[in-house]
Amino acid sequence: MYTIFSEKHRMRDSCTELYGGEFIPPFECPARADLVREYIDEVGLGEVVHCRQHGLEPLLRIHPTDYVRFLEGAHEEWVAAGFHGEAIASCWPARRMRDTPPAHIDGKLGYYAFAAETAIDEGTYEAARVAVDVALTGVDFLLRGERAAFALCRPPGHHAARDLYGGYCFFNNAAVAAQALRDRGLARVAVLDVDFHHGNGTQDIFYDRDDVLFLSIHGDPAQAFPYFSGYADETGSGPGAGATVNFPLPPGTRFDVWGEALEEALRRVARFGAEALVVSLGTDTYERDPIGFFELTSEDFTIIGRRIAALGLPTLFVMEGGYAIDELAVNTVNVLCGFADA
Ligand code: SP5
Ligand code: ZN
Repeated sequence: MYTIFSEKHRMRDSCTELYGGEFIPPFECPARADLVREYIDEVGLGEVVHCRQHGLEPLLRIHPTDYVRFLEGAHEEWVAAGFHGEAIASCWPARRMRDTPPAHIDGKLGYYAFAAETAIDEGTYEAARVAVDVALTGVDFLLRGERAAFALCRPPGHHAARDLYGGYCFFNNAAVAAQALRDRGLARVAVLDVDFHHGNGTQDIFYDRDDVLFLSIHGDPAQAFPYFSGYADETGSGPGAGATVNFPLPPGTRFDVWGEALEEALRRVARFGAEALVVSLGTDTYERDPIGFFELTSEDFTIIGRRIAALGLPTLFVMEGGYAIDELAVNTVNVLCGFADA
């Protein structure tokens, strides 16, 4: 299996994450992608290739221009406003307030953010753009006839909605890839999100559409981030009714139960008639993950890959979360090897 990678992910290197009322070094850090990239060579998964630039057009199929321009200028505006720390939202258009973007950067951050843990630093925009190019290069490989590819994206993307960032995500790499597959000729695409957290951004982007099936297995939003999205009764709207499928699961969930949700999700993908599958691949479902509450083992990840392979669909794996830094590479690559060896 080919892996697509760019060292430019390192430009996303913020110093702070708001966690439990403290500023701590971010869980989502550059070492994550570098460790996965190194381990791919160690196990001989396949060739690692650099991404190709795809320009703004495929990105703008998902994210509006005002949002892209906001992210591009946010850090510079923040510095120009005289602030010394990283750009962090602190005030939101909550219920009954005005839903219009203000002129001041401090307000714009609240307008475009849905969570405060995610700080914007100088290199964030460029790294987020490159992550989209990594995903789109993965699409090129599938359309060229590869059975599968791994887009080693960083920063991750599944929490980003059209015009919202947060949850360490800025552009929705998986959604841009799914849309590109549609635009380049596939009639039906499925996005299967196995990250511990609900893929609220991807769900929101495709919620009213019947051409992209979205499925997510995640920590019950009553107990876990992003808290306001991912309940089982969220099933799509309008033409998209029935094309969103959520599997919220409780703290302590092990692979016996998690794997049943996966089986049901895979049956739904097959029944939908998807011509390609995009997997939002987070391994924060791991038993020792510092922010997830599932109990999957490293061996379980191999089985996940094997079961996804049994669908027989062209499959693009897009990296999302996973924060147990010592085992992240093994867990992630186990999924890919499980798929490749099936
Ligand atoms: C891509 C991705 O995995 N994003 C996750 C963003 C989660 N950010 C908020 C984390 C809050 C964690 N609270 C955990 C309590 C741990 N005991
Ligand atoms: Zn996650």
